[in-house]
Amino acid sequence: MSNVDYSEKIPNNVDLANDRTLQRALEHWQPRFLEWWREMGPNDFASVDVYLRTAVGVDAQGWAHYGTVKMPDYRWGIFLADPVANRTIGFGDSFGQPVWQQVPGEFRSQFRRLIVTQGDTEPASVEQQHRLGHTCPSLYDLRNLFQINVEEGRHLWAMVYILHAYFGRDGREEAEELLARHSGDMDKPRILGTFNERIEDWLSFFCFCYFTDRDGKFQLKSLAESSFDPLARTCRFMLTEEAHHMFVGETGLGRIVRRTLEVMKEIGSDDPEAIRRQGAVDLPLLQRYLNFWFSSSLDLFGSEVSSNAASTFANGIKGRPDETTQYQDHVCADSTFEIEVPDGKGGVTKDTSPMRNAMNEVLRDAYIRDCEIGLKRWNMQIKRGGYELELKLPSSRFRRAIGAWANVPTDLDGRPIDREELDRRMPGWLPSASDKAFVKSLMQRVVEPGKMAAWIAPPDRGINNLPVDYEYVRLN
Ligand code: BYC
Repeated sequence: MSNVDYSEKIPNNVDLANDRTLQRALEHWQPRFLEWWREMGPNDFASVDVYLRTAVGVDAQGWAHYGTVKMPDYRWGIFLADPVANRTIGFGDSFGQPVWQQVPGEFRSQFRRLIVTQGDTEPASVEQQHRLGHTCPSLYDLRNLFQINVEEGRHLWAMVYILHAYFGRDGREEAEELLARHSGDMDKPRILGTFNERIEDWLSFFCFCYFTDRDGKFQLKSLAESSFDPLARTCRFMLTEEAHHMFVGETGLGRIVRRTLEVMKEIGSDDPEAIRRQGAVDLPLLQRYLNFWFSSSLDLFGSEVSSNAASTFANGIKGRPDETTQYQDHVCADSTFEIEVPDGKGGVTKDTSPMRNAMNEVLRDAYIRDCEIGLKRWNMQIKRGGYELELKLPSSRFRRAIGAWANVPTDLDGRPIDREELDRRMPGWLPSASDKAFVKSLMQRVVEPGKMAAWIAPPDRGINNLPVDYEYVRLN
């Protein structure tokens, strides 16, 4: 296992102390990062003590240390998963050749573009969640929010390390830009659409963790297959932390469903207004939030047919998640993929794309299957409660802004409809102004240890074997 140097200003397992130039460059970036964190990170919580895990190494058995930390003192480090001996390229035109320890010149700009895009999402999400701490439903949830925030900060460090270490002056400039773009900024927005959406309530936050962090899982898994070994190793370790973020989304939404079912049982009704009067989230409202965040996150996979995707696959830059175990053909030079596209006459037609060009769609399909798992679980809860309603993912054609279905009006089942019908029915499919106002009214902070807001059930267990009523954040 590689050694972790924890005595350094920047904890790392990349032997930073022996590369003075790189170390100096990163130490120069560090105060800018901290300045960004103070300004854009969790608002007003710099001085509180938070029970956090900190990555301290890459050993599967004991990679994290748990303890009480003030967030600005969190040790954001650089950790790469251990190298796999004699690793060879797992896909594309150079399949079977040794992986690269440096970026080949001809692929430099493609690599840079993907690394910058990945890096851009990390601080974006922290910015989106900037004010959420003020309306936390419990100390347990507040701690999870902060855990996610500091780890997204660390994921930014992970990409900035790669940019600094392998992309010279261009990389350093890109690292600066990662702190200069801001979520929702009119002049300098974040790169990908979803990361400019507002997250002003915890229902949106849990949906974001469930759907958008799951895109993170699929994209990181694809980059973890990369032939550029330092990038692959960085992403492999990021995935270790990412699992918790999706857990927060899945259990958060599951706890909301559980609480709503309790209320429905208490009042003997599934009438949304009656449920709202009890301060809980009715399931049709939850469905509208799912519709919003799922459709937004689908766009993060890019176009169904993409020459960028074909070329990053061919060049061994970005593979498919679990490339080695899930697929037989790792070259995909002759295979094809069938996709459904609008026929331009208000209908749907089938198109055949070379497999390499359809890689975004291959990933999106796998992502959709993964998203369905949580819904199945929540629907079982609902069924056990004796109710018919089923939560559903909308069609992948619904409300798309990127790709073949961008701006094509469809209903939730993906059936093309005319614009007039779309305008009339859309308010019933997405959170309305009154839904948002109601959700906002629920967002009252609860900070007594062990207590939960009335709209969410307690978690099954606490963090790291501590009880649920542990004081996870000491607000003093
Ligand atoms: N919004 O050929 P196309 C995470 C752009 S989440 C705006 O269709 P391509 C996290 C695209 O950039 C994971 N623009 O697609 C989660 C391109 O622009 P340029 C983040 C979009 O290139 C929660 C143009 O449209 N990681 O980690 O094959 C919290 C044509 O692109 C969008 C990555 O995304 C959009 N939705 O694939 C914290 C991995 N979609 O370059 C963190 C790195 C596309 O022509 N990125 N465009 O100016 C990629 O692999 C690819 O860039 C994409 C797009 C999959 C995003």
